[in-house]
Amino acid sequence: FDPSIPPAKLSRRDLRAVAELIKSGACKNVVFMVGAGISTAAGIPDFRSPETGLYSNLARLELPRPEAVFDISYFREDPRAFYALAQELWPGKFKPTMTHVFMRMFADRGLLLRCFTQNIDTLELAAGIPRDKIVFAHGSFAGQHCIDCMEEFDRKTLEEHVRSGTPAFCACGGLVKPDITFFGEALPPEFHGSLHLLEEADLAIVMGSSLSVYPFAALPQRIEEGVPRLLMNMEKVGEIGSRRDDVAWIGECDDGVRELAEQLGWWEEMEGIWKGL
Ligand code: CNA
Repeated sequence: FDPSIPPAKLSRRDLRAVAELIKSGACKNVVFMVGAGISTAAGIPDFRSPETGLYSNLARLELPRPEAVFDISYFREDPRAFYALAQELWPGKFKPTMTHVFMRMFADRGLLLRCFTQNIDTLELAAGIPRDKIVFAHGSFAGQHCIDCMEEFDRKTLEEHVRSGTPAFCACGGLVKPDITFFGEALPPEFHGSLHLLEEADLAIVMGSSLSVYPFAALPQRIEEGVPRLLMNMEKVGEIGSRRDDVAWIGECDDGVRELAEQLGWWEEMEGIWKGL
C-alpha cells in the first residue's frame, strides 16, 4: 500500500475526516470491534499491557502459565485461580467509560449495526447499549452453566461462591462456570451467526484490542474493501493502515473518542449520560 495514494471515501486519514463522514449521514451501519483496552480506564486491567495487565498480576495465583486461568482443562484440574479472578471482575463493581457511552450514542441514533466485543465485563450493557446490538464474542458473566451436564445454575448461588472464592458445583457433580469462553472452547453461536453483518458495515471502528486472539482478530479483514476502518489503540495492531480508507490513531481511546465526539457535537450529551449511569 502506497500512503501517497489519497483516501477515496475520507477527505484525509484522520479523526476529523471520520467525524465529517459520520456527520454527512453516510454511515448508517457502524460496526465496532472492541477489546480490553476500552475498559482499562474503568479500572479493569487488560491482558497484555506490560506491568498493569492481568497476566502480569496473576503471579500470586501460582499458575503454570498466565493463560491457564482461562484454560478449560486447567479449570477442571483447579478452578480456584479462575474463581479468584472472577471475584475481581464480577459485574457491578465498575462503571462504563466514555468510550462505552460513545458506542451507545450510535445505538441511540439507530446507526449501530453491531458492537462485537471480546470483553466479558458487560460494560456495554451497563452503558445502555441494547443487548441485541452486542455480540459477546467470548461470552460474558451474564449466564452460568455446569461444564459437564450444561445445566443452568442459579445466579445468586454462583455469586456467593465467587464472593467467597469457593468453586460452585452442579447437582451432577460438575463444576460451574460463568458463560465466558475459555481457550479450548467453541465461541458462542451468536459470534458465528453475526459475522455476515460485517459485510454490511459502512464504517468500522476498532478500539482497545491487541488483535491477537483468533478468530476475533481477523474480523477487521472481513470489512469490505472501500469501507473506512478506524483504529483507536495505544499501539498499532493488525493490518489496519493497509487500505486506502484506513485511519490508525494511536493513543488512549477515551481521548480519541472525545476528539470525535466534540467534532460531532455529541460530547455534552455523552457527559450527561455518563453522569447518570
Ligand atoms: P489485550 O490483548 O490485553 O489488548 C489490549 C489492547 O488495548 C492493547 O493493544 C493495548 O495497547 C490497548 N489499550 C490498553 N489500554 C488502552 C486505552 N486506554 N486506550 C486504547 N488502547 C488501550 O486485550 P484483547 O481484548 O485484545 O484480548 C482479548 C482477550 C482479553 C479477550 O478474550 C477478553 O476476554 C480478554 N479480557 C477482557 C477484559 C474485560 O472484559 N474488560 C479484561 C482483560 C482481558
